[in-house]
Amino acid sequence: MRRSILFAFALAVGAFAPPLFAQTPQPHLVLVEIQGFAFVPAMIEVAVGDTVVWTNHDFVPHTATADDESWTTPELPVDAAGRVVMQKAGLFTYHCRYHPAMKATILVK
Ligand SMILES: [Cu+2]
Repeated sequence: MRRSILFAFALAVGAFAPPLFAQTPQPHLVLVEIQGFAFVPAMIEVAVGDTVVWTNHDFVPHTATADDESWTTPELPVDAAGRVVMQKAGLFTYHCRYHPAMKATILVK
């Protein structure tokens, strides 16, 4: 009986404790601002599994869309943010669907 109570306690603590000793590196959030019809910064480096978040500070909608179409955000209205989890390693150039002159690069390692 005592043993099962201890076991239940251990489970409860484990369920709520933060993962102090994670087995794998935690994925990161990497932020890119869209302002003045540009992605800032224009070049970022992330790891596979990281999430890139674009926030649109302009007064018109934008997207962040891989040139090879392997990923895209939805249309990002004014002040909206969109995210993409980078699933594949590689060098990705990307653009805005509405403003092809907006270009930037992500290196996924
Ligand atoms: Cu745009």
